[in-house]
Amino acid sequence: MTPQDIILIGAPVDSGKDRRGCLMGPDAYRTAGLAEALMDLGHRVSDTGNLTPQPATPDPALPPHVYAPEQTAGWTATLAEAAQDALATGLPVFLGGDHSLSLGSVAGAANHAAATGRPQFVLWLDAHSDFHTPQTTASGNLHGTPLGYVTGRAGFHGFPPVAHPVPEENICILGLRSVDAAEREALQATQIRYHDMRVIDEQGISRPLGAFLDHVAAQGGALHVSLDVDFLDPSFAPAVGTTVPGGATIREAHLVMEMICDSGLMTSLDLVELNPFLDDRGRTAQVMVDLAASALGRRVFDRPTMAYS
Ligand code: Z70
Ligand code: MN
Ligand code: MN
Ligand code: MN
Repeated sequence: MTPQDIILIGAPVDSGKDRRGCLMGPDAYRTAGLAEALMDLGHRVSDTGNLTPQPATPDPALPPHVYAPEQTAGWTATLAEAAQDALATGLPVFLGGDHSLSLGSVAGAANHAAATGRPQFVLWLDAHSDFHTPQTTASGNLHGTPLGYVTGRAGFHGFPPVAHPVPEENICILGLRSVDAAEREALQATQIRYHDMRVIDEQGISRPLGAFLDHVAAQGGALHVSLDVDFLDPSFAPAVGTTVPGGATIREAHLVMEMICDSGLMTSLDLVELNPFLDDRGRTAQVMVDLAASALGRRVFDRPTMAYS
C-alpha cells in the first residue's frame, strides 16, 4: 500500500472496568515492536507517547454503580481532541487501554470527518456489542458503552456532548457472542449491522465484512476500525479480562485486516482491551501487532483489488 503517516497514540485508559492492567497496553505494543513492524512496511511512524486524561468532575445524575465515570469522561475529552488533531496529519493508531477509550477516539474521528465533509463509518470487532448507556449497564463498566455514546444515546451525564453522532447505518459489528439483554433489545431497534459468530460460521467472515466495505466505499466514507482483543479466541489471545470462548481464529482475523487494507478505507484504528498482566510471554501483544501490520499492508502475496459483494 502507499506509505502512510502513522501516529501511535498511547492511551493507557484503565477506568472502563474494575480489573486493572490495560494501562500497560501501550508499552506492551511498543515492546512487541509495533512501530518497527509498520516502518518495515514503508510507513512513516511517529509515537506521541502516552496521553493523560483531563480533569473532570463526577455528575450526580449518573447511577451510583457506574465505575470511575469522571476518569473516563476526562479521557474522552482528551482522546477526542487527540483523534481530531492526529487525523489532520495522518492515520492515528490508539494503543489501549480498555475499550472506554473509544468514546473519545471515535467521537474525535467523527468530528474530523464532519469537518472534511465525509461520512464517518465504524467497524467494531468484538465479542461484545458495547452498546450500553450508563443507565442500562448492569456491571457499571463503561468499556461496555462506547457504541452507545458515539451513536448519541442519552444518559452520558458529565461526558462531553457528542457533536457528530455516528449514524447507526454506518456501523458494523463483527464477532458477537456476548450481548446483554438490554443491549440486544436496543440494538435490534437500530440500523446497526451486527453479525454474531453464528453468521460468521455459516457464511464466512468475508461476506458480511465485504458487503460493509463496499457500502463504505460507495458512500466515500472514512472508516474507523476498533479491534477488541476479545474478538479473537482466547486460546491464542489470552491477555484479556473478559475471555469469551468461540472467538475469531487467527486466520479469520488476518483476513479481516487484509480486506480492510485492500479497501484503502481505514482512516483510524483502536487496539483495545490488551491486559499485559494476563498475557502469556507477550503472545497476545504480538498477535495484535501482527494484525495491525496486516491492516497496514503486510502480505504474503499481493492480490488484485476487487469488490466483495
Ligand atoms: C458487558 C458489560 C465488555 C468489553 C466486556 C461486557 C462489556 N456487556 N466490553 N469487554 N470490551 O459489562 O456491559
Ligand atoms: Mn469491547
Ligand atoms: Mn469485548
Ligand atoms: Mn473485554
